[in-house]
Amino acid sequence: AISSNLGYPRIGGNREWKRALERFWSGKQSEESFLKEIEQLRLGLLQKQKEHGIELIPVGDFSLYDHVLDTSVMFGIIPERFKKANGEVSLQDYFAIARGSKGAVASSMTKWFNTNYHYIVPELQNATPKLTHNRPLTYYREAKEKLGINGKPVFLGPITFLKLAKGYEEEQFDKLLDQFLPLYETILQELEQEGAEWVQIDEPILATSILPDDLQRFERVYQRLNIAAPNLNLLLQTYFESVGYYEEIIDLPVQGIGLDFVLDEGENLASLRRFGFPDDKVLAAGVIDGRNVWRANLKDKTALLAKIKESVPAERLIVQPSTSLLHVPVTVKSETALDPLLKDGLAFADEKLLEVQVLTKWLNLGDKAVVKEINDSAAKIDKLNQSSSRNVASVQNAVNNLQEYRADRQSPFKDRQKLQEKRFNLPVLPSTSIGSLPQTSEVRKARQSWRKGEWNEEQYEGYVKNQIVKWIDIQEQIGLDVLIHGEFERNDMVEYFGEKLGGFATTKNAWVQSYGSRCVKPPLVYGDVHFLEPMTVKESVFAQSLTNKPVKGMLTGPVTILNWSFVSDHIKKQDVLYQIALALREEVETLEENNIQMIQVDEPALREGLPLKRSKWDDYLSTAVYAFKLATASVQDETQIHTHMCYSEFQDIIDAINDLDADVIAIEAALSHGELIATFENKVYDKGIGLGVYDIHSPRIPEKTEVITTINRALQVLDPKLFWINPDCGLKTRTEEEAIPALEVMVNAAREVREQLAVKK
Ligand code: THG
Ligand code: ZN
Repeated sequence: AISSNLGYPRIGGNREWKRALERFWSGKQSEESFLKEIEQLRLGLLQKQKEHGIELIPVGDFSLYDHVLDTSVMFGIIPERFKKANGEVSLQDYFAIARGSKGAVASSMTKWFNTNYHYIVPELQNATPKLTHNRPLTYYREAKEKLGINGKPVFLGPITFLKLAKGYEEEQFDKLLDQFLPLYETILQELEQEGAEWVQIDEPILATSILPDDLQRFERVYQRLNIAAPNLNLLLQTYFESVGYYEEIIDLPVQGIGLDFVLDEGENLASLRRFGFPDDKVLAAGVIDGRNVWRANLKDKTALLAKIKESVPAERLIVQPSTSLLHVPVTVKSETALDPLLKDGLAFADEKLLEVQVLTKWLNLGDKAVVKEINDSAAKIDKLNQSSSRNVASVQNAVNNLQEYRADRQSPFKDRQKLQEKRFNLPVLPSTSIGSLPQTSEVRKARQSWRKGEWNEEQYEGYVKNQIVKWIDIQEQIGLDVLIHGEFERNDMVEYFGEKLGGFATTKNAWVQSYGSRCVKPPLVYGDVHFLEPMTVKESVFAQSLTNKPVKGMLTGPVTILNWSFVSDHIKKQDVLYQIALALREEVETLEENNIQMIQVDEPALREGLPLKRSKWDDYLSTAVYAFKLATASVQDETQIHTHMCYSEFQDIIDAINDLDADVIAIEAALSHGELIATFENKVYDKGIGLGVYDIHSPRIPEKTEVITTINRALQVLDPKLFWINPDCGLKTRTEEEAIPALEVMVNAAREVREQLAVKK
């Protein structure tokens, strides 16, 4: 067997990548010195994988922003508004597509399957695909020449690439595919000539609910690619879930198939055992979890490999992580402050490579060669499992007796609505913001000073209070109807709760890329989750004390906290979800007791967490809806529950959203109002709803007329009595100079439409 890897984090152990990018964008570093620095980083990552015992090292997975954007640019897929007359794509143009420029809005970004990574959506309108440069070849050569590494070029396969793109009709799919195929053939032929042995072609679309038509496409495409480069080994790589058509996929004309043996409770393994595996192919077995951070129990993993080996002999096995390691942090080594017991239970990217190495040795040399490593991993996990910190009897008890917790509001929405109207007496089209206000560098600096001990608790709290005072005043000046406190005390909407809840731990340096240079530091769930003390009450109560307008309490919902954390697999995810929901329920009740009258519980991750296969949606959605209601339903009828979700592919889940029974939902919509309107044309949504009326992801300040048009369009399908006016997401990433005028425009637009409506009556 040989060891392999699918992809490695680009950000660097100390986020060097992020820093370099942001320095370059701000004009503080020249292109030449930036590229030099990036090259060093890229080569260092390859070298490190080699040192960690990986034989098949991925090349070309590294990116300056996003690998889907890299694929688009390689094929000359440049949106019209960024095209240059000479056809060239400079580094500036590349970043402009991702980030927007003065004259042109950025391409949209969306979630990469069910992860928290975002890719730039390829725009295929009027595309004439051509191979502008053979990117995999460039990086194959670089690794060979500079490091003597015979790398494995990695790139996105044509079918997944087209499925992720927009700007074409379904009927055009095959015609487009035919335009890309010769380009893929050229890439492969040139790699073959250069001496590459293996290429990894990623087709994660195979783990979704594909149709028989798509299966035929796979047969046609891989037949051609295989003929194009007969001496090159094609590894067709899938991940994130099991493949739907196992029997057909293993028979595709390629030399290797990569399968995820971690997720899905062993569905791929069951298929392997049931249908076997062809004698003439290599199986790349993803046995180490590429999306979670917990140490593998190598005893269990050798048992898994022993089963796999019954179908495929070791000579035809590749051992690897289940997915690219892009989704996990770099190394546990930098976690100097973690409890050693917990630290021993973790494996980030580098440690996972070592696990792959041990398992490969086990296959090749047998138990004796690695007995120490295997026993050691099992012992560390046992120790953590037995630790009292993992188990909280009262929480386990509660989750086993959920029927004791009311998960429905006391009265239906119609009745609550009357009470709430009376209580709040808001104008029609009330205006509000989502949750966060600008996290300026000053705010971040204040938090740093406090964390480093340069500021004491009192100084930091005083600073946060001043920010709240300042922004309550600003919001009143602007004329918003429902205010927020701004979340100045929070680093991240999930990490913050990770710091406050029992059963969670947070890290110092465990960053993962979310989009572009932006990273998140997901907290760890190591034990039963429980409420320790109020988490948000102090700031909310303070903010409310400053104004007569309602200030929304602001929480992150259970599904989102679960999805954006690294949850230990010793405990069922569903149980953790309910534990989080019960802890939030306590927070919601405490806010209410403290006279907070509107409480927003955000669930931006609800949509992304949807399983890739439709057959699993109902279970997921009913669990998610129940958890949300468990967290929110115990309040009085007069208390108004709000929620917010980002990303607007709601068509599929609108019924579940309705079932959340939130009094008001604010959803991101500025970018794709057309689709949303279509959703609400066919479905009645009979609760409060705010569609984002401008795009906060761009620094651009909207025109009042644009906002009015957007509002009027929404009012064609939504009841004005239920409609709210808000930006499409939190304002955390905007500056004050951008946020304030944009909110002013929004409020003025709302006023104008409100007057029109009054006249009509
Ligand atoms: N939190 C988490 N996941 C998310 C979001 C979030 N996923 C989706 C979406 N929001 C992604 N958006 C962002 C927006 C901003 C940042 C990260 C993800 C961000 N990060 C800082 C950075 O990289 O500079 C972190 C630096 C810091 O906190 O010091 O700004 O909101 N979990
Ligand atoms: Zn949002």
